Amino acid sequence: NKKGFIFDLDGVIVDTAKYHFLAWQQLAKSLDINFTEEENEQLKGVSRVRSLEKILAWGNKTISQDLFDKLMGDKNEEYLSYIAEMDESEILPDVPRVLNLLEALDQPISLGSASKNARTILERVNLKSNFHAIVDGNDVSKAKPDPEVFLIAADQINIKPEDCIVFEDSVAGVTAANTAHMISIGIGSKDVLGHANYVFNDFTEISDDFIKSLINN
Ligand code: B16
Ligand code: MG
Repeated sequence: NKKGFIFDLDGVIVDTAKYHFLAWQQLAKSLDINFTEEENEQLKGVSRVRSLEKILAWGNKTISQDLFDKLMGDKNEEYLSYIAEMDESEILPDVPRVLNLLEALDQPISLGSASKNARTILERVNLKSNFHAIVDGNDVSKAKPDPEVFLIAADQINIKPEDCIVFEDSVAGVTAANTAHMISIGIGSKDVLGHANYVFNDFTEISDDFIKSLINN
C-alpha cells in the first residue's frame, strides 16, 4: 500500500517563522511601521510578495515598485543570513522519527512549501535526501490556499491526490490540502486549524500506529 506524504516546511519541519519575523521587523522599522509578532502569525504560509503587501497595508504605506523590489531583496538577504546559521538542532521534535518510519514503510515523501528558500533550508538541516520530490515557491504560480503546490507535489511522486496526506501549520495550507481532496493534518492549535481532518500540537503527538493506519486506509 502506498500513500503520498506531503510536508510543509516552515512550522512543520523547522520553525523559520522566527527568522522571517526578525527580517520583516527590520524592514518595517526602516519604513517606520510597527510590526508585531501577532501580525507575523498572519504571514505564515503567505508568499514573500503578499507578505510585504500586507505589512505595507497594516502600516498605511504606499511605495514605488522600485522600492518594493529593493525591500524584497533586502529582506531576503537578511533572512538568508539567519538561515546560513541553521543546523540539524533546529528540526522540530519527532520529525526525524516520522520521516524514518515513512522511509522504512517505503512511502513516497514530498515537500510542499511556499518558500523560495526551501532547498537551502533542507540542506542546512540535512534533510534534503529524505524527500523524493521538493516543490516550493519557485515551482508554483498560485499561492496557498490554491492547491497547486500540493497537486504538483503529488504528481511528482506519482500518487493520486486522494491518496495523499498533507502536514500543514497554516490556515491557507490546510485549505489548500482540503481543496486538493487530500487528507489534511494540522500541526498547531485546534482553534486555528479546526478545518483540518486531524490536528496535533506537534509530531510528538503523532504515533507510529497513527501513521500506519493512514497507510492502510
Ligand atoms: P520565502 P511554508 C512560507 O513557508 C512561510 O511560512 C512564509 O512566512 C514565507 O513568507 C513564505 O514561506 C515565503 O518564503 O521568502 O523564503 O520565499 O510554511 O510554506 O513552508
Ligand atoms: Mg508553514
